[in-house]
Amino acid sequence: MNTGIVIKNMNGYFYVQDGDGIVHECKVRGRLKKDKYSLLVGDYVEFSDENLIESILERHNSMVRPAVANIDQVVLVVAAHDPDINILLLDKMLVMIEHADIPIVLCINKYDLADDKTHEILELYQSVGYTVITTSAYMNTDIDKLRHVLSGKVTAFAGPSGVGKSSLLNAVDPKFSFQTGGISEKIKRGRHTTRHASLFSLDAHSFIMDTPGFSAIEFNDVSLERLPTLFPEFGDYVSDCKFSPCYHDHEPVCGVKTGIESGLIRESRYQSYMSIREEIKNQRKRF
Ligand SMILES: Nc1nc2c(ncn2[C@@H]2O[C@H](COP(=O)(O)OP(=O)(O)OP(=O)(O)O)[C@@H](O)[C@H]2O)c(=O)[nH]1
Ligand SMILES: [Mg+2]
Ligand SMILES: [Zn+2]
Repeated sequence: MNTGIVIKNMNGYFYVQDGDGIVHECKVRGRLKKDKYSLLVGDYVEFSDENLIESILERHNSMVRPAVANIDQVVLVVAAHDPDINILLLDKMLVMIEHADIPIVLCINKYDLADDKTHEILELYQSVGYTVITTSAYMNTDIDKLRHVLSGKVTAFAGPSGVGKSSLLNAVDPKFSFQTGGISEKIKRGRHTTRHASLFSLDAHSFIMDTPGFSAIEFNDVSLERLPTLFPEFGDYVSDCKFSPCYHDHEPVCGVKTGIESGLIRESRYQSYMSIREEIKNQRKRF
């Protein structure tokens, strides 16, 4: 029996890459068929010499949109400028990935355009505890750092449109030719309305996925109780809250609010927290 990872699902075939980097065009064994639609890109499978998928190995995690399994990490890309970093949007994306419980590396691209404001943002997210790398696809700067982050892992690239996700991937490996410049790619995406994500192989053990930008983030799924736990830096202070659960809002004796007053928790993060909290409350009212 052979093993490999499903990198693409097209026209009823599953494309499975083995440990030597060879891709096999596989069908699903009859008895697995009833589960056919639950077989995801990213799944590790066993397949026969006749290219029949016999079983799915244990899954570490899965996402619905995009439909993919076993993502090791998300590289969340923003740009120093053009488009400028929108702190609230960035915090919303971080919250959604934290909610999916997937490790995050923040990448500030277009660092050739960086200024004092960019350095402040870099310092802010480092202080929160995130791994932050800075790159320039344009100047080909620090692409090695990104390659190092990607090595041996299955990585989803996420981030707003135009920040340079596709440009970065092309810089990481010259064999890639992702379309850049934004618009054309979006049209392409719209026309094909791809239902399945694909993984692109960097080497036999490293895969990447270029994820559509999070254009409409909805927090339907995130409860008011869970939200504060998705801000990792709040965790050190909740033990000083008098109430449990504490929403760190109007409650007296709140560790998080004390943390903000003493400058240990950043004001902008708390503002994002309160904005998202309001958004969740308003979504509730509509139903
Ligand atoms: N100055 C500068 N421009 C860059 C850099 N990286 C990418 N760009 C430019 O930014 C624009 C958008 O880059 P893309 O790679 O298409 O961005 P994307 O994130 O893939 O965008 P979508 O596919 O729409 O989500 C292009 O015109 C790139 O040439 C960089 O490091 N510095
Ligand atoms: Mg792109
Ligand atoms: Zn509190």
